[in-house]
Amino acid sequence: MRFYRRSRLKTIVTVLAVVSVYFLVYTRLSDSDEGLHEEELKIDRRNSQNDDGLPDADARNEPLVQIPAVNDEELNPGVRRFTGKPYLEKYSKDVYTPDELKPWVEKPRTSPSGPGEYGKAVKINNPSEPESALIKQGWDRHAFNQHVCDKISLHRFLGDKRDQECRARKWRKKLPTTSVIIVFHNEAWCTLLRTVYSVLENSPKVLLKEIILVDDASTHDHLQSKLDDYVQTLHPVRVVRMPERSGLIRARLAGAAESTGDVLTFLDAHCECAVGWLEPLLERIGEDRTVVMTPVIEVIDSDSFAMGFTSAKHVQVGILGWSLGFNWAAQKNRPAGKPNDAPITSPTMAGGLFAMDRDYFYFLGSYDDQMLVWGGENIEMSLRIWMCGGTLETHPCSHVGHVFRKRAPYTHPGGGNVIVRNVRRVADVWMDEYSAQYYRRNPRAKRVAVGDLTARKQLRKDLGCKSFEWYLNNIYPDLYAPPAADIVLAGEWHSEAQNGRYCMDSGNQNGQLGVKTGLYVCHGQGGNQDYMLTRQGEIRQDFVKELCLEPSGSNIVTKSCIYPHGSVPAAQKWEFTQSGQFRHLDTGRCMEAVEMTIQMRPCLDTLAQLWRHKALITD
Ligand code: UD2
Ligand code: MN
Repeated sequence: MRFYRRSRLKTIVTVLAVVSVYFLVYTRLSDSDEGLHEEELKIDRRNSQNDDGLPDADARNEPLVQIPAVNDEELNPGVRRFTGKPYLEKYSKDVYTPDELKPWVEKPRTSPSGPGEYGKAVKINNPSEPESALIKQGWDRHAFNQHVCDKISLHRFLGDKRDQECRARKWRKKLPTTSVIIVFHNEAWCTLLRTVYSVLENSPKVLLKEIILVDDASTHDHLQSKLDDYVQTLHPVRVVRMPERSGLIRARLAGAAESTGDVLTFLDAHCECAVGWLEPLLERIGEDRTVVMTPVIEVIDSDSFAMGFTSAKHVQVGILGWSLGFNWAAQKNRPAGKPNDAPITSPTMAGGLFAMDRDYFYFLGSYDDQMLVWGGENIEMSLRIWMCGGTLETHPCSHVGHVFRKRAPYTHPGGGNVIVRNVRRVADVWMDEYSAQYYRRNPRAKRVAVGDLTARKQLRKDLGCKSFEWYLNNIYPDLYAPPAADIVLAGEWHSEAQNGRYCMDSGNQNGQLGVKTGLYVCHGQGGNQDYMLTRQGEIRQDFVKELCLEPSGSNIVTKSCIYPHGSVPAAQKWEFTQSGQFRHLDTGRCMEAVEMTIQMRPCLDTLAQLWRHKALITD
């Protein structure tokens, strides 16, 4: 599938949804070579815990990231300041007893050999014809194997697979309470209810104020009165209904407005909280209300419902690319001595699962309520948190599973433009001059109406937020914006072979390594056909990740760029000759269009080796 191959809106929506979900799933499963450099982030290591199961007092109260105060009144007179006092006293060592942390509902015993117990996969071998039909129906409706989902107990036990340090940890008094807010549109019964029970059975009664299910105008029967009746007996759960389809952003806002806990904890409607998931999140917020916490998001396989489990040192962080899409990356250079129960900072969050102090949520501008349906809000919030004085962290002791789907199972009122519009709102409000990086790679975005941005720009001013450049320098230095002076030519590369109709194309909207470069009909929409030739001689494509072209045998494949982290390796050096050939300096061979592929061949004076550059039109 190529990026923006067809013009039909539906296809664009599907492509965007698939792309985004694919980023989430694929990169979640594979270790990436990008990520945070902890020294660059100036992370103070927290000391290991004492015998009392707590980190020692000094380490506990040291900030994880040494960042100069953003809202310093002398620097920014008139800026709004967050004055919320921490819930936890600085040096208090009074901890909860296990009894005090009893859950709302005791998990009923399930048979250890039952389907899916301990997060094991459920496989249906040789399904009968009716069973196959049922399986297909489930996939069609929910984009996961609902039949398998239905076979697994709503109370399945995932086991306690936390790192030893996490299991041994004690939690200080008094933690803030939380409301759990779960928004859904046409969610399956099994996933929705398993999410609810996993919260009830794994959250201390003293900490869980309520669960609010926000129905975003679902049309499925089981989510109407059947759900209301069921929930009647399920304390402290209630249902809030949106009068019309509002999208997940407005639905979350409605849930937040209804809730009463100290902290808002958002979950998607197809999650499973593991034992001890809540206390770590609330402890960090208890220490500092400007910290926004995410659990480790574990993959629940959409076919088998197997749930993975990540140990502290393999926990990934959230990053972003110039398409403003979310991505996962390994923590870089994690120091050997870093305690397993210490939270790690993350440049972005996936968006669905996080906990945030209620007052801080509103202080920081809750959500952009002009964002519709799906997408972009997670990046907006991540940038806003960091740039306006907050901190975004993942706690390796907190684990919540999420069913990652390969497509969105619901309609997208407004079509693909809604996602572009949401993302444009992020670019225009938060990226300063760097928004040009987004538009250069998404030339058609400017044609999509962005709506009124006044309120969000004012918010940024009122909060005295830092610049996007500050974010790049301090929070995510690995996102590289090649300086204009280094870009010799950027845009499409038309092969002269067939009257310039075909362009160099990565066919690689997921930014994978080792993907062969080929040809595809030129579409003028950037994405897979947007390549930069740099002064250093690289051919770069960085829509999702920084990729550089390198020959591999007779093919040309995507590799990680070395520059600017090191000097350009010989294998990544190209010359674009006066006559229009791409000559590889190290091997002296040239790119040649061979049917729909591009091959490395001895340089010859043929049309098939000639390339014409065309800049992308950005208005
Ligand atoms: C990810 C996030 C999701 C959200 C999204 C970007 C995770 C694990 N998931 O995509 O929470 O931040 O990126 O916007 O981080 N829903 C509605 N109304 C709608 C559309 C969706 O209520 O119009 C619900 C939906 O039923 C689900 C939640 O919103 O419970 C998130 O939607 P999703 O699961 O399709 O998003 P996902 O996980 O692909
Ligand atoms: Mn989801």
